[in-house]
Amino acid sequence: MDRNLALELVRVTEAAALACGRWVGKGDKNSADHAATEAMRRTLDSIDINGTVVIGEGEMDEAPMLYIGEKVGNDGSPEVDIAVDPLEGTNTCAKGMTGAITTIALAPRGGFLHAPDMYMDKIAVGPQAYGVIDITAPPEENLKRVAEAKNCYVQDLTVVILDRPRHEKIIKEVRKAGARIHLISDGDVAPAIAATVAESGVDMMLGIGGAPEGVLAAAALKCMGGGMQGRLVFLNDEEKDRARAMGIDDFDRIYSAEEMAGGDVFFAATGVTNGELLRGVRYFSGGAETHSIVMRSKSRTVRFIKAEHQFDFKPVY
Ligand code: VTB
Repeated sequence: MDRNLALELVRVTEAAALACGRWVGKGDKNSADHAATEAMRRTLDSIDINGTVVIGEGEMDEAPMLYIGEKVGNDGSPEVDIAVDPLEGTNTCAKGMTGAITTIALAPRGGFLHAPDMYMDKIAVGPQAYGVIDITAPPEENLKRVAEAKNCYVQDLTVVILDRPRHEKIIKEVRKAGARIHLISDGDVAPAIAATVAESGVDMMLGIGGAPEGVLAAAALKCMGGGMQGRLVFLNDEEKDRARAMGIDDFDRIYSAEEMAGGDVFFAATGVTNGELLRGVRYFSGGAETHSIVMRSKSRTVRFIKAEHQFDFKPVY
């Protein structure tokens, strides 16, 4: 790919954040998600790409926009695949809690794992610990290896885990190993990325969340040189059939970030509410400020972009 599309993608996540930012704390996650999706869909068509959604809001019959297989972009070139989560953390946005983001990733056609809408077990760490993690090992072992790689004590490490009953065992094990834990109510993409950012205070993201979001996190981690492994979690045979239909036949396979997001990958995310990675949308008289992160795997350039938007000149908001 000869253009840096990351800078165009950030306009898409900014538009989505500005739209759903109005729904922060309103207790209506569906309207928040719809606002983000609609803004993302509209803005995507201003980009000169021939895009196909491969990770989206659902199957064609379930989602009105950004459904799997939908064509997006201005019908130009290059031919690319798109992964989106217009609002990652719909509940957090609806409750005005921390960590909601809007996010998109782009890869050359065929670059993304077509992850079905099911669970994925994930582990993510920063570049210093790239190559030392093993999703099949107990948390204690991974923490020991990460501490060694970072030249610190296990007690210095902070692990982000979704606060769910299914994580009781790993929470107990991480505590026993001595690391600090930050339990979150929703949204595991941002903390996976935060694990690659030294000043975020996050060293590892661990546990079971959504598989499509695993692919988005993988795209970002690949751009940042972070280490990630993901393994699909099947709850029943119907989920196995669904995965098979999407071309997955090895149900025990462990995917690296590179295997989930192949080729020259681009990633962008904008904060909706404040989080460890990004600040949320702040409105002021006549406009708003957004904080975003954009990156490209080929150059490994990571940009944090603070933008001021003037609504008088962007009447759509
Ligand atoms: C959610 C969401 C995460 O995984 O928890 C979901 O907050 C699945 O978990 O960000 P539950 O079914 O227990 O809610 C994510 O969507 C993404 O991985």
